[in-house]
Amino acid sequence: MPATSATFDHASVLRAVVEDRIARLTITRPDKRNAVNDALIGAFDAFFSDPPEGVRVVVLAGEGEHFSAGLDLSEHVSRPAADVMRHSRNWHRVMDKIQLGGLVVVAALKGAVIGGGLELAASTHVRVAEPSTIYQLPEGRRGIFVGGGATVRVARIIGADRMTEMMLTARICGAEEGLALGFAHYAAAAGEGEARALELARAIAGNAPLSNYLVVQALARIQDMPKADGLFAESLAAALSQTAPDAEEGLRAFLEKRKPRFS
Ligand code: 1HE
Repeated sequence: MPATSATFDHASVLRAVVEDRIARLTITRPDKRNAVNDALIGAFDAFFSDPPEGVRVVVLAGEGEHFSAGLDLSEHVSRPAADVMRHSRNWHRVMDKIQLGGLVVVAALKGAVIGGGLELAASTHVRVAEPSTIYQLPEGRRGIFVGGGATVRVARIIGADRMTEMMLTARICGAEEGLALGFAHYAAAAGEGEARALELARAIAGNAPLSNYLVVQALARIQDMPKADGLFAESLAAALSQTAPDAEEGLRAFLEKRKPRFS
């Protein structure tokens, strides 16, 4: 993909507007409450497999009143087990790409963050939520199970115990509770979520790129490691970052009381 300020339209389901080091990704299925169909999963795959050159941070949002109403149920009325398995594994692959692909992803949440929409949100790194945001895991009510990574990522945020309760009751968790639970990290006023996400994205894009890369690559992986391996991996990440030119610049800038100029 070229390294210019530009707009890309992925199969009419995902729009990417690139401005300098930030890509604003917008799900463009408001009529279907931004439900995630196969085309949208394919569009995420395409974008995160080959992000525009120079982009460091992505702001992910939904067009209209909702972030995402989850899996597009119209594509899933009847499927053999093997197809459901393949479909779920494909979501896992693409959500991994979002979480561990090396770009920082800031999500602007509002309205429905339901089922697969919550799985998608849980694959991002920093989340801002407007007061309209509702979180729900209604799979049990639809006679299905989560399949886009929730048992791992959502459970890591709120714990398996609370996720069990949310799945069994399919209750709606509001913006304030979501903030307390960690579904979101920041609250924004109505209509201001994306602007707040953009502001955070700009600040994050100003960090040393290798530090950002190591944060999104290392932390989630270290959580899966035994303690001794995690600590060893931490030391490797520290050795890599602290011997890079940006570390010298960051430390020197602090001592000289000025803003660092990273690569
Ligand atoms: C959809 C979907 C969808 C809306 N798949 N088409 N997710 C859910 O169970 C959530 C289902 N959706 C809802 O509960 C509601 O739509 C909302 C609360 C999000 C919004 O309500 P509302 O009144 O604004 O919209 P609506 O009238 O319900 O829907 C508008 C249209 O969007 C309508 O289509 P239309 O052609 O009749 O206009 C809906 O059918 C469509 N729509 N949500 C398909 N999800 C990897 S495994 C993950 C498993 C899951 O994600 S399960 C949870 C699925």
